[in-house]
Amino acid sequence: MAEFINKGLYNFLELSLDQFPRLENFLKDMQQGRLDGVIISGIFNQQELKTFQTQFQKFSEQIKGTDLFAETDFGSVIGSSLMENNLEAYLDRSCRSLDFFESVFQGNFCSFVTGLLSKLAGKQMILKARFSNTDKSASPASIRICKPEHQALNAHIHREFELYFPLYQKIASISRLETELSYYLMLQKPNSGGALTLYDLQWHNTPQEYIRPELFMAEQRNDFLDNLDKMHIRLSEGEIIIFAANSIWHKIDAVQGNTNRITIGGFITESFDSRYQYYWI
Ligand SMILES: O=C(O)CCC(=O)C(=O)O
Ligand SMILES: [Fe+2]
Repeated sequence: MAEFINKGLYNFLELSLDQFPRLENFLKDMQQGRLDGVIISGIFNQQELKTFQTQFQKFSEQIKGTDLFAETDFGSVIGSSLMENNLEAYLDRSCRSLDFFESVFQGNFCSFVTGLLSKLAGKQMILKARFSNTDKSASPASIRICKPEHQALNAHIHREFELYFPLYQKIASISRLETELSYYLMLQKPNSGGALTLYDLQWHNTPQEYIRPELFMAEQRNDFLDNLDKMHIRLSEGEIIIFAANSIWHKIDAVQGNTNRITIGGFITESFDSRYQYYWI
């Protein structure tokens, strides 16, 4: 079970896969501000989870030192991101990282994400985002490895990304960026630290001086925000969270102890015609 501190600050639903309400559109509820997040448990059994963790260790050894790994202040990222500035390089890395994710999840990663999100999307269809003028798909996710002795994944809000990263226009041409949600699965939980911290500050009441390119992902911004009320969420291994990353300021606390925090996830946006929900990173 996920652990919460100050749970009342935002409106989160906790669901187990075996007691899923039919045909509710929780994605839309989050995108329209009626709900802030959903946490789903009971997706994998212990044996499946152990297998994915073991496969992750095995296959990540094989890609160590390649361009699929990026080192950051909070640890490492495996995969690609539209924060890069070269579309060809993004698509190339996306393709190779998808092979890696599918190896870890025994060929079932995209079908797992599609199947799970479909249960939250009412009659809307879930698709991996595809770009016009290319037959290639966006990457469905990245893996983030938050390591002890590293910094927090600093405070941010997803409305900022489109301001600073031109490749976000690729997603803006097929879907409404203002509907962006985040999803991630907790593949390995740290012994201590690594909570998702949601601040009591939303996009619509953000002071203008917080939104500046030089402050993007900067530690300095945690200092502004840390005086606010906060809610903390620590997922158990195998749980997945989907939340309104576009309207709520958030960070991942620094990890302590001796176990890395390993998550896999990405973003979700609604198509212009409201028929689809796309996932991508
Ligand atoms: O914990 C993660 O993998 C990323 C957290 C985050 O900032 C997000 O999902 O938007
Ligand atoms: Fe985020």
